[in-house]
Amino acid sequence: MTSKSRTAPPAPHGPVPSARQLRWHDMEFYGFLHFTVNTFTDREWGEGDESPSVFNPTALDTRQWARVAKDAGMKGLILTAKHHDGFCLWPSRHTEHSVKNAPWKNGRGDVVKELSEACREHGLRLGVYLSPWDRNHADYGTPRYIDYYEKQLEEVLTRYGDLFMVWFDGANGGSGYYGGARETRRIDNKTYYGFPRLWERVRRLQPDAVMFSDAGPDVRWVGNEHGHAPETSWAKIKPEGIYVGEADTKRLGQGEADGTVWRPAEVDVSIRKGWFWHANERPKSLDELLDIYFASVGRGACLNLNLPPDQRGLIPDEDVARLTELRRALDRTFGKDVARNKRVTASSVQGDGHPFAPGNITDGNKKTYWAADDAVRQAELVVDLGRPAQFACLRIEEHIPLGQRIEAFAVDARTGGGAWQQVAAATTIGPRRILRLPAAVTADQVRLRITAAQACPAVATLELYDGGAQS
Ligand code: FUL
Repeated sequence: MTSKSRTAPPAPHGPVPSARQLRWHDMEFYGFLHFTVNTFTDREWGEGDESPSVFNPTALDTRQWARVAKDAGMKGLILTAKHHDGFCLWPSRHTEHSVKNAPWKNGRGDVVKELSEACREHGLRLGVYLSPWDRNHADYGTPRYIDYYEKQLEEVLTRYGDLFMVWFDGANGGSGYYGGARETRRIDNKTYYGFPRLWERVRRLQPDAVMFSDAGPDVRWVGNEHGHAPETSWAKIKPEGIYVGEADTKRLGQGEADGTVWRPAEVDVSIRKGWFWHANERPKSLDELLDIYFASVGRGACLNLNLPPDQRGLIPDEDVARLTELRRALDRTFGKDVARNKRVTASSVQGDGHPFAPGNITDGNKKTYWAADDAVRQAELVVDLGRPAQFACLRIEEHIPLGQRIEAFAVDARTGGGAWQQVAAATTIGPRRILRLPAAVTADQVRLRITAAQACPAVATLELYDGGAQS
């Protein structure tokens, strides 16, 4: 048996993220755009019998969408290229039910193309939502429809450049127009769409894109549309018994400590009540949006915040104003990291310590990390702030390329008089954990106590922010 080199990293623990999942984790916050015939008919789910003539935005400007998203700090946008009503926002060769028969731009418009160009100009990544359920198509429920759906996927995945996400929703079958049949069609969601085959196809056409659904394969639904991941939420899960449109929502939210695949959660929620624009709905308050941010991004998920364009084809002014407030509040919160470049000591260090030094958690470089010795499951890291400094919010990240390891932790502050006081405690960290303290704390030393871990802990980052976001 060869002994481990003193500078070798700890062995990976459990499932680990793919390169495309790591890129997605780094995005943290991106936007959803629900826009189609429903925007003009005041519906959430179109029947499929809507005439393309209703799709007539007066001032559609995808550059405004991209600018608003960029200014809000989003890293990408996902468009409903086709929702359950079947209307296609791109001129599909395979159906007449598309923008090519709409009055908008005399049938020569292509919303997906315009958005892909706007995203490129603003440095945003593009994702698409292509509803498997199609209430317009005459063949829905038969194998012929699957053929059609595959051809549509192929069009959208080959015409608009690199995508970061292909989003599969789980709404499946029911009543609809279905080419005039106007009936209820049920499908077996475990077998009808042949998802493993579709996923393989997507992988071939867009190798860098992550695929979202209840069942992944890359990113899982968090199990609710209210904007929060649970307090304990693992980025790993056991895939057995989870299907698109059929899963235990509590399990989807929490993930599983003994998960066998890396499949982190996305939180999808709308800035308004509905996914589509309705004249009588207003955007959520700043406090609600902040709570959503900290309960999603702050619990290791990515936040997919829906911004429904209105009948003009613009994100409404009041939503834009609210997003501006959100950005300002977040920028204030994460203004200054008082732990940056401060000296750190640890109760244990991996190997000879050099590559995994405690100071790696405050060096501002997310690639470097501290790791405890192999046998260690509980450890302490003390950050010496030099002189008393104030913080109200903290951010911790595990080094997830080695898997998710930490089960519970606490944070103590050494306040006036040299007494230690616990200021925060929580469970999972994974890609990140952000905690707001009930009140700002002034301390000259801060201690991260890892109280339970599945394998020796490996921490990339500890940041202590002075701004506070007490909402
Ligand atoms: C669900 C759909 O039924 C809703 O209309 C919306 O698109 C949401 C994001 O996904 O499955």
